[in-house]
This record gives sequence, structure tokens and C-alpha cells, in this order.
Amino acid sequence: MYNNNRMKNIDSYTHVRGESIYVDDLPILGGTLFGVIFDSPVAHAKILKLDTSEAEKMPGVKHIITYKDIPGENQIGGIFPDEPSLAEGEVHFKGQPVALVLATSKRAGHAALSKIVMEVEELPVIVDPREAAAKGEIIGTQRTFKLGDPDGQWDKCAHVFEGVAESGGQEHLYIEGQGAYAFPVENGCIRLVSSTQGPTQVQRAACRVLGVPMHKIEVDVRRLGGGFGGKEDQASPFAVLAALGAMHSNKPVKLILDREEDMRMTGKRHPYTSDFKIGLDKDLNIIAYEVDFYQDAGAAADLSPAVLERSLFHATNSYYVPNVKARATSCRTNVPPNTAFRGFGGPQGMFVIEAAISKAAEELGVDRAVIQERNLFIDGQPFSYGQITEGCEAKNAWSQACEKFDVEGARKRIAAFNAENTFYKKGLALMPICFGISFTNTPMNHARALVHVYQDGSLGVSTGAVEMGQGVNTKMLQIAALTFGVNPDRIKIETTNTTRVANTSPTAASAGADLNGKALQIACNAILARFKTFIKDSFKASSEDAVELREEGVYIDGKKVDWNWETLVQKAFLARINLSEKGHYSTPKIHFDKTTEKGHPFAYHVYGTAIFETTVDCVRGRYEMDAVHIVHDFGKSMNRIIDKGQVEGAMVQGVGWMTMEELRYNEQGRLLSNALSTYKVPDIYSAPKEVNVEFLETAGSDLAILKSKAVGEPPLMYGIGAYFALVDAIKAFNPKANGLFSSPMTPERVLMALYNK
Ligand code: MTE
Ligand code: LUZ
Ligand code: MOS
Repeated sequence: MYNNNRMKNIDSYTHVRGESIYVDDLPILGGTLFGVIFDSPVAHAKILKLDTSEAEKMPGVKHIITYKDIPGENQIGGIFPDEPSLAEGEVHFKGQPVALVLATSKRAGHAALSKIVMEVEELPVIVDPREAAAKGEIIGTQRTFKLGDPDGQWDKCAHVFEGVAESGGQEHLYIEGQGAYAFPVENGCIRLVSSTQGPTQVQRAACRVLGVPMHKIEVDVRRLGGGFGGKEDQASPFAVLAALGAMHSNKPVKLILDREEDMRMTGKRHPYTSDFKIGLDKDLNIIAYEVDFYQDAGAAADLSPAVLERSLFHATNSYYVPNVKARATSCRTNVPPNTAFRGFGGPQGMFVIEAAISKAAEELGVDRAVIQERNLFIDGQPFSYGQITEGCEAKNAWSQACEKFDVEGARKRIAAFNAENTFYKKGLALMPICFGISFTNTPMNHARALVHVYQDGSLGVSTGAVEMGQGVNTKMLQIAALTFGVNPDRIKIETTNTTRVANTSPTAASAGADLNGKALQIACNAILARFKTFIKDSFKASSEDAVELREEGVYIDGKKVDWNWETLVQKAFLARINLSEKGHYSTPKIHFDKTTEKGHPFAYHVYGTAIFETTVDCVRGRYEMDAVHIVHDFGKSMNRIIDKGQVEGAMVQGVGWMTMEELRYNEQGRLLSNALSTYKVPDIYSAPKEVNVEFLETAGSDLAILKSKAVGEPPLMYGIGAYFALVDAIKAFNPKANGLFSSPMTPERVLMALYNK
């Protein structure tokens, strides 16, 4: 109970009973207006005329807001100022917000949309990132990471292979759509409840558009019905519109997107198309690797430059390559601005080197696992960005996965099955991962926490962490319970609120628990130190070190004294000791220099290996994932239930991205996969039949909270293994089916590959 690394997610009780509160569950305040967005029906155009007069006459419509009504700056771009809150003069993607209707009901608001007249002059639409790059539609600058001398190696390599690899986009499909509820409070202040991973992002964007200082807007977040990166930046446009509506009307404004609006208006995982070149020596050591990433950024920068950077950081996945040249270009297209999605460019980067290894393996007639294993990182080797591997578990995870799940036995079993069966083929693939933990933008790696011990012995904890289903609040609660040695029931995790904890980084980069947990530890330890001094003085103990708080008891030199936690708190309060504390943490040791593209950007790396087994129906192209076996580096997991859930969930999400989720826009920039009937996400039937997650017991890292490594994103990249397991099965049926490096591997693609010549 007191150091419970098997504690249930504290939200499970209210989740199961349907009592957990999301934005749409807040009681409606009298006078509330409902915001409905009029979004661009075309992907790229000049706006010639916008006429809202007929719509304004519709029943229930109170206000229609356009860019002209913005009191501050019409700008919500975070990294680059290239995204208006409401379109002004031009539109750049279908789904771009143009006007905001405020009505007495959502239905009345929707009814008014068809009465808004927008006359446009259509402009050319680009949906292909390579076309965008060719036309100079580039966001930011191209980036190149370089190690060694790749250009000088190709002649020396025994084998050189080139190819193209493509990975598709991915819809976040958080269960709770984007939304916010804004309440005007006195003196032009606004309280803004938002489903956001970045309360401060929302606050900053709203202040900019409303033209008010940050202290006038308080953002509050209870929890999210999922974020997956989709609410790291993109909760802001909608929260800003709710706040704008509230300021304009001086009424509470609620704005929640329904599913189709959300899919149409918001950005997704970036599709990538990339060129690769890989060189190996005769022993299959990778000597040189060159890759050129083209990222489909969509119509505005959003987080694309940061995502792009992470593709470069993870361009060689878990492999040591002494000579690397990785170049990346962010390409502006006329689709909604693509954004953070679990892995943040890492998966896209890793897919390409996995494709390159596959290409080499198929050309050389060797198993890809041989090349993979031979090139895994060991301690002391540099990444292309200069950081040196420490505590590297790449080989350890790989060999334990092979051993625990008897990969040799599986191969024999699969070979026998494939020899016996003509129209069913099995395939197998291994997928090692290596993911860096920290925001790659060093200044973002800090957090704060606020702890109150109330005089009755209960505690209230506020941090900058946002709960989105990943269990960070449970981890925060564990930290406070552990530090004070109290029953977890005494602790309440408060909402994430910019007035209690300011200037937060978004809960992202898998670093939420590390950053906020460390800040919380610092705050708790400061109160604990005061308690210890008080106990020492009260009991005339030899020193503070002799005092211990555990299991609600007070111990001196290991012996229980007659105070318990509650008496301690009451007496400390009467002695006028400060029972509150704020903690601040910033990750030590990390740095990165963008001019040289070298540094030590990550606190540590997370490793692991997955083995996928699949069966393909070679008549129909259908397939099942028979099993996935994972050995994952958790460090010293502080909550095995939550962490295992994160690995399973991320893995399935990765499998979905690689195998079935096919995001499609047409040439006019219209989203074709715009509903759950046209966009297939993994369900219980398509999840691997057997999922084994083994805890690789490793030392962890001092920079991980309680040595428990960050777990949110890394396991998504296991999903890449599912792709190559399918390729393996396809080749068992059709050995000529080479160069299959275009994901997702949908049943349709499988069928075509089975019969291509
Ligand atoms: N798990 C659930 N259930 N829901 C989510 O939205 N987001 C993922 C991951 N796990 C997510 C999730 C992403 S993209 C990140 S960055 C991390 O959680 C963020 O939380 P953490 O930093 O506390 O791990
Ligand atoms: N967000 C961000 C992220 O701003 N920087 C990052 O490095 C990052 N990494 C993963 C996910 N979100
Ligand atoms: Mo996660 S993509 O860092 O929100």
C-alpha cells in the first residue's frame, strides 16, 4: 500500500462507473452559448467575400465572429507565426476555421453554417510533400545530422543499396474530441477549461489572440479522454475560439468538435516519404547510411520542425552507424497542419532504416535479423548527434527476447508450417527500439509542483502534468505517498491549472512523469525536512537522519514513537510550520547546439525488442497477428500495471499505424478517410492474439523518476515489427515481392504484393 508498484490507476473507479468528468460533462452554466465553427470548404483559395448576414438572422444565433473581431493578434502559431486563428484573406486547408457562430444551442449553430456565403478564387492545391519541396514550399530550414564521412565510404562498402520508403499519416482518434468551455469572470478575465496536453500553450495562444496578459486567463484541466500528441498543440485553436467567443459575448462559451469535425479540422501524424542509401561491409556491418526525409507538414508549421528534428535523432534507431548523413525537409501542403503523435517523428525515422535493412537483407539473401543484431548499439558508441550511449540495453533486450520467446524454435515451426500450407503463410520479424527521453528543445525540460498538507493530514498535490489516460496522476500520487509514508487515500491530485502551477511544458515527450514527478519529490522532500527537524526537536533525537516517516507512523532510530502522521501534522500546524511547498525541477546535463547539430539532448534512452508473428491468408490478403513478444526496458518500474498497459497500448497503436490505418486525402485536399467507417483502427479482433510483455530489469537512470523509465511513446515503435512480419509472410508465398516499403500494409496492399511479379 505504501510503496505500491502495482497500484491501480486511480481513475479506474470513476472510469468504469462513467463518473469521470471530461469537458463535455461540465454542468451547463445559464446563458451559455455554443460555438460552432464555419470551416473552409476548399483546400487553398483567396477569400473574395464572406457574408454572414443571412446566418445571423437564423433562430438562436447570437454572434458570428470573424478575424475582424479579434482584439489581439490573429495568430496561434507556436514555433512559427504562420497560422491565423480565423482565416484572413486566404485559406490553406479544407477544414480551416473561418468564422465562429455563437448560438443558443449546438443545433442552432450548425443550422446557420449553410447560410454563410464564402466566395473564393481557388488556388493550386498541393497534397504531395515532394511536389511541395520541388516548388520551394518548405517550412523552416532543412536540417542535416552528420557523423563521420558517409560520402567517402560508398566506394569502400562491399554492398550498397538504395530505395524509397514511405509511411502514412495517422488519426489520433482520442475518444474525447477537441473542446473547451470558457467562462468570463470579472475584469476581463477568463477561466478556460480545455482538453489540452498543454495548459500553458492554450493560455499563451488565447492571450495573444485576445490581447490580454497571461494572468487574465486561467486554464484548467481535469483529464483528457486521450491526447496521444493530438492535444499537445492542437487543443489551442479550439480553446482560443471558445475564449474569443466568451470575451466577445461576455457569456460562457462551450465549443466541442464532433468526431467528423475533429477528423476534418485537425492535423495528424506526419506522412513521410524518404530516400535511403545503406552501405555494408562484407561482414554485414553497416558502414554508412544516408537518408533524406520529406515530411508532409500540412498547411502550417505547428510542431512540424520539432517532429522533423526527432526523425533525425532516431534515424538510425538502435543501430550504431559510424558514417551518417540524415537530411530532413518539412514540406508545406494543403492539408490540416500535421502535429505531434506518439513517437513524434521517431517512428517515421526508424521505419526508413528498418526498410533499408530489409532491402539489404533481401538483396543479399540473408535474414534481416542478422543485420539488425550485428549492428545494435553498445555502450560508448556515438549517436549521429554526438551523444554517447550509456546504460545501453539494446543487445540485452534483443538477446533476452530471442531467448525467452525461443525465436529459433519459432522459425523452425514457421518454416514447417509454410512448407505444409500453400495458401496460408506465416511470417516473423524482430523490432528493436531506442528512444531518447527529453524534449529535444532543451529549454522545455522543466516542471513545477505545489503540495499542500492540510491540517487534518490530507494532502493536495498540483503539478504541471496532464492526465490523459497514461496514469501520470497515479504516479504523482505514488510519489507523494512514498515520500511522506502515508496512505494514498489521503492524497488528492488536483486539476492541472495554470494559476496553481504556471509556465508548464506540455505533458509530452513521455517526460511528464519524470519532470513533474521530480518537481513533486523536491516539494515533498522540503516539507518532509521541516517535519523531521520538528520531530527531532520535539523528541530530542540525535539528528534528522534518525527520523523516519513510514506507514503513517513516526520512527526515531527505527523505533515507533507515539505520534502518527495526523498528530505530527496537527502539532506542526500549531507550531506554525509551513505545510505547503512548491518544487521546481529542470533536467541536468542536457544540451544541444543546433548550429553544429551536436550535443547531449536526452536524459537517457529507452530500449527494447519485439518479436511479431503473423499469418497471412494468401487467397484473400487478410492476416492476423498471432503473437507479439516484447522485452522492454522499464528501468525499475514504479507501477507495473500502468507501465505494462502503456507498452501494450502503444504497441497496438503502432501496429494500427503500420498495418491498417490508411489516411487518405484526395487531390483537392479533401479527407476521404473522414469517419470510422472509412478509417480502420485496431480493435480487439485485430490486436495480436497473444501479447507477452517481459520486464527487462535494468538499473534505470537517475534522471528517471524513481529510476522508472519513461514509457509513454517508445513502445509505439514496436509496431514497425508487425509490418516486417507481414513482409516476411508475403515473401514466403511470393519470393519476388521485393521492396515493399510503403506502409500501412493493409490487406489490400498485402493482396497486391502476394501476386505482384
Ligand atoms: N496513454 C493514454 N492512455 N492516452 C494518451 O493520450 N499519450 C501518449 C502516452 N500514453 C497517451 C498515452 C503520449 S503521446 C505521451 S507523450 C505520453 O503518454 C505522455 O504522458 P507521460 O509523459 O506521462 O508518459
Ligand atoms: N514535443 C516537443 C514532443 O515539443 N518536443 C519533443 O521533443 C517531443 N518529443 C516527443 C513528443 N512530443
Ligand atoms: Mo506525445 S506525441 O509527446 O504527446
